[in-house]
Amino acid sequence: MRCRIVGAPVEDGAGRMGCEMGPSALRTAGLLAALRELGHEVIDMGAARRAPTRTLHHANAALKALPEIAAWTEGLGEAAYLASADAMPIFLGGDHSISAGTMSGVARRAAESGRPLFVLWLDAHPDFHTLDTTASGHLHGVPLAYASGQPGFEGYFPDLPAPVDPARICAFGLRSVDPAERRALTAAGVTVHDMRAIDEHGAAPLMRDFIARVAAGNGLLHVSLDVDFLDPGIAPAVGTTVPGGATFREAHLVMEMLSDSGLVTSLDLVELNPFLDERGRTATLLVDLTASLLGRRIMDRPTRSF
Ligand SMILES: [Mn+2]
Repeated sequence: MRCRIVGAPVEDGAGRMGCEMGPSALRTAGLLAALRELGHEVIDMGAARRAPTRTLHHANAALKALPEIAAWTEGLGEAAYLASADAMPIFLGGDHSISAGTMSGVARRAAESGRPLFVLWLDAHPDFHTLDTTASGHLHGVPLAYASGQPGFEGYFPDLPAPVDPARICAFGLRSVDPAERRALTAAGVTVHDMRAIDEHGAAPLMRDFIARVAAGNGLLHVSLDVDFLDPGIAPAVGTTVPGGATFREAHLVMEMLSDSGLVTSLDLVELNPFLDERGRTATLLVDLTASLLGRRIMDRPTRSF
């Protein structure tokens, strides 16, 4: 497999600073070497560029850094479209607002190839607010709504070339959902497997069902992995910790099943805030999870200091 590594050093969408250092931390933790050890061709594209900002006014006075995030969405949309032409792009966030751009770019690519794009959203939060419904105003809370064509982004974020059908989105690991998001997710028809569903059924059967749907639809699959999908006990380097997240083995199992499926065509690694990490353990865990997604088998996983 050929992978293109695209840095997305964005922190304006989060409530605290630090995610801008995410791409550096993932590189320092050995992401590129880990993928090359698995036999992949890895091309480092460096950092994506933000488009020029323009003045934007919105009735929701809570919105923060709207011109900056709109400009990043434009720049990352273009970078994602180009990087997905001949490779699997891996986007190194950056806060989760980067996924507004990465999904719009890979969705445009999928539409041109005539295949449906599916999205697996691994996150404690659905990030399904619109510019009108977000009360915090932090724009890492809106990318899934934007990329799936929910209303209210017109004239602010770039026009969406190919909205992702909400029926092809699976949000997995949720445990913090605002009322406005709950209503919108239900109305849009997004598949939601929250932590209770994972507790009751286990991660494997839920993942198996979703993977089977992607395969049956001859789909492309974008995976968006937010650090807060993981339990804060194993992944402390995130500004939005929520207790009760995925365990080490649940997370690896999801990655291993995705690897077996052979269906994943693009990946976001987001919300890593190295300023909050403990001796790089969260960055190292993200590298190991990415290696599992790209083919590392449990029998050849090295023992790590922990
Ligand atoms: Mn998120």
